[in-house]
Amino acid sequence: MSAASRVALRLSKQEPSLFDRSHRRLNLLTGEYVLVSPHRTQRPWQGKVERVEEALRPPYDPGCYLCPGNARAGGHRNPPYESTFVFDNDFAALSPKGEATQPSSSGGLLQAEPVSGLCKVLCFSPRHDLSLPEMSLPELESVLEAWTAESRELGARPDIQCVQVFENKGELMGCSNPHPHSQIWATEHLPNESAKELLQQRAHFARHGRPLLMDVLDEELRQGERIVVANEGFVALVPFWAQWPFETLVLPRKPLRTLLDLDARDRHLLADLIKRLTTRYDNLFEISFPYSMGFHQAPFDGEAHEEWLLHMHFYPPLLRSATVRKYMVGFEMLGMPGRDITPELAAARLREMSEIHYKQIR
Ligand code: H2U
Ligand code: ZN
Repeated sequence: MSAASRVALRLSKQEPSLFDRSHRRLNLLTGEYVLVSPHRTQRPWQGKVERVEEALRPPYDPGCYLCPGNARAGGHRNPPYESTFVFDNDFAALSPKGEATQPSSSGGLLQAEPVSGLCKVLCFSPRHDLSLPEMSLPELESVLEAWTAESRELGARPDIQCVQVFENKGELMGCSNPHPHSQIWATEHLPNESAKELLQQRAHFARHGRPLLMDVLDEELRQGERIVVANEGFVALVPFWAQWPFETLVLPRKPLRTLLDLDARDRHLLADLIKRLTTRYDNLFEISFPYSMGFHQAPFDGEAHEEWLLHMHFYPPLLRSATVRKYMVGFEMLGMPGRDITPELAAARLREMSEIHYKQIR
């Protein structure tokens, strides 16, 4: 039995009291602990949550930098695109190898090294008003195809090791433009989160001969209480060690390592899962639910990476309502991240939600 299973078993069945008092849980992907203080907010959703009026967005906004045919902030003009649309970020945080002036490490106490990479923006569709849960399955499959094509092209470059696909959604997450879009940052080095996950997954594979996240998925399916939504290809769950109140982890049921491993059927199933999960998110507080989400793919370094399982993280900041967000401050900045509502309660709450989007009912 894996370490994760032992901890989980101890926590769930034999010692239910541990769930009622403060305890720490190990994030098996990062090797870091999260503090759970269930007694602080036993029931965080007392009664119906007040509705926040959202601005109705038009399908096309002449003032939007990302709508088809419009001029972008950098001066380029978007083509009259009809499906997904990818472009080089006009204000890229990284520059390709050779283009930047490369500072060299001082070799002393304070270290710096050059980082090269590429940044792209990917609009989900021409529609200014349609976020992921409101798109059709074929449209979502096109988005998955576009993320895959970018991963293939960027990952093939000798100067790229990591292709980070992500979406920042909502003003709360600092998203600068409401037109539904994602970003792709491809980097020469593994960024911190992927580097931690690589170490953890490698160590587990070396000890058990199985991908860490396949063992986690088996254990989560066995216990069941943190599962949110599943189909025959993918499972979305609130991880045992979730840090954000309604954080979820999306795992494939088979050993996929990068988006390049998905076939058409897998893309269909993942599109279905993303639609159902994000619809539940939107229905939770009846708003377009803000989050940062992204894929963690195996490094694109030419190695097999049998230890790695492709997965998605959804990190939403909201806690109790459309307006009450969680802040990672104080002890969480100086000590360790923490949460009040337990992952089990969060999963139960998301499980209760309808898979019909609230805008279709209103
Ligand atoms: P958010 O996903 O956080 O909203 O960021 C949008 C990105 O789009 C941001 O990195 C880029 C910004 O640099 N962008 C352009 O490249 N061109 C534009 O005309 C507007 C925004
Ligand atoms: Zn990850």
